Amino acid sequence: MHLLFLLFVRIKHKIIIVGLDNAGKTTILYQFLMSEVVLTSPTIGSNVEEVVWKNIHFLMWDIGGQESLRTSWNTYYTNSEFIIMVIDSTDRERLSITKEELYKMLAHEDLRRAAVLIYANKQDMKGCLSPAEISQQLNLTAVKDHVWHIQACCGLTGEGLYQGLEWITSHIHRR
Ligand SMILES: Nc1nc2c(ncn2[C@@H]2O[C@H](COP(=O)(O)OP(=O)(O)O)[C@@H](O)[C@H]2O)c(=O)[nH]1
Ligand SMILES: [Mg+2]
Repeated sequence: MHLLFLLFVRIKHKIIIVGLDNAGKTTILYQFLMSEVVLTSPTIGSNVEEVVWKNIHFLMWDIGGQESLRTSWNTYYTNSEFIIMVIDSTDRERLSITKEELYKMLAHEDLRRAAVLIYANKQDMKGCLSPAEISQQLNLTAVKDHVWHIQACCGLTGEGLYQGLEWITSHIHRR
């Protein structure tokens, strides 16, 4: 007689959340966990949390964005289906650094098939750049080898975050 073991293995879609320090990555991750807005402190190393949305499970890695940590972003790349890049839309001075980091990631072999969601965060702030302006400054229309999408949002209120997840969800089924 055989015993039949049924093993239910749930697929978890790996997402890495990147962006410069202070962009709002940790705030956004905690919004997805439906918890209160938490007081974040600069992320040392990384947080990983499981987020469930419409019965789809995501493993979201929140990776520290300080300059000293950016060189180790690539250790998180393997098997990532999505990149969420969070941008502080008021941080005009460092947009060129963000751009540099973005293109570095897009060129990385391990992220060849990753789709990219860009959150233009902090849209509640006066004088912030619009998604269209950010898109132009990052020259996103030149990105042809990755699917990408830019979404306006506010990490503090959660506005726009779920539209972003919706986009991600729609791209799971197509790949
Ligand atoms: N005004 C405003 N502040 C935000 C928003 N999202 C995050 N913050 C603030 O920006 C700071 C940095 O956020 P944090 O999540 O720690 O950024 P991280 O370094 O990318 O993880 C914190 O003081 C947050 O409260 C937003 O949409 N609007
Ligand atoms: Mg953080």
